[in-house]
Amino acid sequence: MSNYHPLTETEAIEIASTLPGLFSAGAKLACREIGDGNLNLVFHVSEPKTGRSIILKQALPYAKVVGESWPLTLDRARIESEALQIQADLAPRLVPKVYAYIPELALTMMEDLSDHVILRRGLIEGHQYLEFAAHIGQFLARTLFFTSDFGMNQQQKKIQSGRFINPELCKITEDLIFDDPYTDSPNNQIDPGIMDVAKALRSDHELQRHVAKLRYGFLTKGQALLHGDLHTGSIFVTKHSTKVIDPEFAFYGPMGFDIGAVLANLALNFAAQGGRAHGQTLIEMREYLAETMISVWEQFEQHFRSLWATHCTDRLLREANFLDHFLAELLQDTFGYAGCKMIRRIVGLAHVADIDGIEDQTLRNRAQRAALASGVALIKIHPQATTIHELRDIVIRETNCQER
Ligand code: SR1
Ligand code: MG
Repeated sequence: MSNYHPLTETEAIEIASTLPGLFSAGAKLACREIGDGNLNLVFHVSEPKTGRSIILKQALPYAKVVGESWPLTLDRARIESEALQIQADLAPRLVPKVYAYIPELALTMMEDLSDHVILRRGLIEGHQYLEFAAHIGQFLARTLFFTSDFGMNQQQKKIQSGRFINPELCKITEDLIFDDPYTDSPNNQIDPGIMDVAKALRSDHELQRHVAKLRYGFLTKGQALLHGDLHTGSIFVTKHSTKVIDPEFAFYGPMGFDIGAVLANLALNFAAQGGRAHGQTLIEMREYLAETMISVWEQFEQHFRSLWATHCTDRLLREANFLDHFLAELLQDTFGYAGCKMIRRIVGLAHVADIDGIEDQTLRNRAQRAALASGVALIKIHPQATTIHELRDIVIRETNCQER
């Protein structure tokens, strides 16, 4: 990466204008750096006259959220662009189109989704997306099934997993999600109003035993090519469209980690709504979120079962009842990982705007306590979970408990 340097807006325009067939010849282009995530630069380049536009995403050699003291591999840009191509083949309407990848600049040029909104933002503003569960259920089922031993050649899968060895980004997850929240880490960000419950995590050895098992699963269970960071900030939506972005954390890991991420972020928003909406609006938004949590799993399961019936050729994986057994275990993993994801967004590094954006401290702390209690309960119950309805019920119960 000898030519690597962070681009200026002018350079982003120069590079974007070399892409054939998008902008008019000699067009005057405009550019804004719009990256508001934790890690990368994102340039929006447009041709005001025609309205055509494109996104250039460039990896920085450090974690932007912390600064240059936290170096980070640029190889994540390759991983992201390759994962996007695989996901585009498997779930074409559910990811942005990639136009080009320039390895020496760790730069991916892709479809501009400005006609969509980030799901986290939409939910914070109280919007409902009735087709989202079906879309994400399909995305999860197709990307997980067809990159796993169920749905792809098992030797090719081993070779493919080699292209997605992602040690530095996995280490972020191993530390930030599975370790820091349970110890007095300098990375942690804890609202003083919830210090008692945050500290209690550090001495809860039953909880930590479960987290150790889930962390070990994350380290060792290479079931499928995961997105690896599938929170609601990694999903663009409209009422009729869903696009999953940002798979730079992609690696071969446990399927429940991706499904749990989606459910955890819906549950975080559920807890946050108490500090945002009132009366009938609050009731309706929470009904929508609760139904969506169930529907995401049900849609996933339905698609996964049908892919298994039509595309799984492995004689033993087709053995009677094996799929039922696999999905039962996957549901349990999903509960556990959802719980870990909720807890890290409350006491670890990199919180979520759903909850941190609640200005009133009492309401914010109440939402944080509800999310923490939900996360703890999901982790503790995960080995006994049998239906997705239990996840919804835990989130409702723990939230009600804080709001009484
Ligand atoms: C240092 S990176 C912090 C977080 O941002 C990403 O979106 C991941 O969720 C990561 O854990
Ligand atoms: Mg991201």
